Amino acid sequence: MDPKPKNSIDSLLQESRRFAPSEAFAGASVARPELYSEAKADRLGFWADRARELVDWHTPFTEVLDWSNAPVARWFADGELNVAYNCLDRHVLAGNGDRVAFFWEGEPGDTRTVTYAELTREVKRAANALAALGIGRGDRVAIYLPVIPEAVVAMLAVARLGAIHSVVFGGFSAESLRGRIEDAEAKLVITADGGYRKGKVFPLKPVVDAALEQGGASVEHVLVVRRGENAVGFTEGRDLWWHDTVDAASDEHVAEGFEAENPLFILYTSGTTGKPKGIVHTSGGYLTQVAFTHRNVFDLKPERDVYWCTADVGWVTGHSYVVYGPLANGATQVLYEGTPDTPHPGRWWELIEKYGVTIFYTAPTAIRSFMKIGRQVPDGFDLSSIRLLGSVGEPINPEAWVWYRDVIGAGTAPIVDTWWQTETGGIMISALPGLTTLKPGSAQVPIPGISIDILGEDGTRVDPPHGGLLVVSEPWPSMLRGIWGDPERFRETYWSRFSTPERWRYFAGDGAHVDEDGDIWLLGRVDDVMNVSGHRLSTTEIESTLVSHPIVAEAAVVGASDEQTGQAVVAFVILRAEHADAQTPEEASVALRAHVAQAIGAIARPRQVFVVAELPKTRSGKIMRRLLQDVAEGRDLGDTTTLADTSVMHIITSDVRG
Ligand code: 6R9
Repeated sequence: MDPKPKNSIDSLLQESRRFAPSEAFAGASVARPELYSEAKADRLGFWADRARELVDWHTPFTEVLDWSNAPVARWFADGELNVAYNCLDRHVLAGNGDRVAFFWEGEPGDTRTVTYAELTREVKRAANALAALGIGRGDRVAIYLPVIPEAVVAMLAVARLGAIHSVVFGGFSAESLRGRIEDAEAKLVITADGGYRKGKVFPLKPVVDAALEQGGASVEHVLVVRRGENAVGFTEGRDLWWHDTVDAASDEHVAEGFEAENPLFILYTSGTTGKPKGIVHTSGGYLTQVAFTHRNVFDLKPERDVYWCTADVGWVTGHSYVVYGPLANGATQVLYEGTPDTPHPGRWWELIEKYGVTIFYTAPTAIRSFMKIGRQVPDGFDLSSIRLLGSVGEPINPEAWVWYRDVIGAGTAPIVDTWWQTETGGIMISALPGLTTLKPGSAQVPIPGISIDILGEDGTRVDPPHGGLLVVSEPWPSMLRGIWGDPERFRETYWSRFSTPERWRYFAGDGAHVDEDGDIWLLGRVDDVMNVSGHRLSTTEIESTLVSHPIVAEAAVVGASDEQTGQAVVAFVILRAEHADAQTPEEASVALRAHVAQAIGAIARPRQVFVVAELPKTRSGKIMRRLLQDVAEGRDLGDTTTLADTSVMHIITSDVRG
């Protein structure tokens, strides 16, 4: 493992701009300053109060945290709730059924406005339809959909029945989808014929068919939403149209209470080995933390705000901050199917103007791509409704931060830079608007009730101002409860490195620096996980994919810094002798880039594939990716003395640079 953070700490720490809360926020924010002192005085009492304040319980809980089986936590374990009821029925019962839940906009410009009353009815219908297909508590349902209202309906219908959803991002390949369906042994797949992306229909149902052709034996039915109108084949007895099945079902359905630790979803994420990890989240603690953070970090005033999080529901940000947090809080949202630049580069700004978006949450990679196009595009729209901006997915560089605030936030909107992970379920580190003086580039402070430490390699806490590895030192309500089917990997990956007999400590895999004020600056992954456009990719997974191609003998993959995507996938491959002469390096590169996109998904397609004669290895045979990263980023080589053969790097450099 390379403990050296990949961002330039010097450039970050020279950042000295400070932005105190504006008049509009100071004293008027949802977040109360006492939250910090209350949480500090009694952390468990604090979370119990939040759980009672923000969640409706079918059966109230009496115990807060059971940590006796650590590192598997049980929060509010004797309480019972229905997550979908909390996101739907209770708002309707409180008289807010006419409030808009979603202003949905398709990429071609078609629109749907869905109120809480309509969403509740639709979820009840879908729950009845799913129950009729044999779905009940604990069953797994794979969801492979575009960002259309049915994606939210499907997730909530599964939750309503106490079943477990596994949403697979629509950009993943048949092979990736099959792996996830099989790992979770899904009984049902919910998909669409296709969805819109960059002005074209991309097929989804055919990908599901391909995934199920060679596996997925557990799947009994495939439920298909009509969206793309593209031609699809149907397997008799297995495949059903959503509009036949769901529309015909009754819209009466009483939500049953399930225990707080009933699993809510599995979401797969890349780890340091090839196989994606199925991160398991449960109900009561998860809903408490996502509702609390959504309300306080985004200063949500549900009666007034129009909130837009641009994440796809296939990522954790879509789960926690499009579906569960905002709906639990009764928020009104924009939901957009397509890409930011279709049919024109101002599409997002047009939507902000059209719907009067007040709170906007997106990723640094998007902000950087808008910066590159120039401010004349957003300047062509009225963005004056915006009052708060959020960032997530990777560290935001101070230049992008300041551009975001100036150009999108009129120079006044606070920016909350939110650090968290698929595993943490909800936001862990962020400023609170109205309370925190902002520092561009720093995620700043743990939210109330969360304990974060920065440790040195030896596990001792580093004193400010120093860098180290980020750990969470106390259990938190929305923490992962495990890796689906692999308790050993769960302990090994997250808990083995820094736990002591006295204390369990969760290792996040990120490097961080803490400054004199105690503010935290995230410095990127310290393991073999890349962050491309805010999405996690495993170097090992891409390497295995490359090696699975018949022309490849060996492969090494690194994440090289990239102006737009943060990091980009760069691969170095050695061809098998019999193929090395049969094609040019350019032909091999084209074929291998396509192979990776086909096997994993377009997001994993390498920016470059270099055909080389050798790879740099230590005497023990470990590939020194750090040196390849130097090559990929065009730097002078670092220390090569631990290489088994020190001449190797000359050969590689001349292969790459010609
Ligand atoms: C929510 C999400 C998690 C990894 C995480 C870290 C990086 C996310 C960040 C950030 C710096 C932020 N990350 N937010 N780094 N500042 N505000 O992105 O989950 O896809 O699981 O990725 O993303 O490296 O470890 P996930």
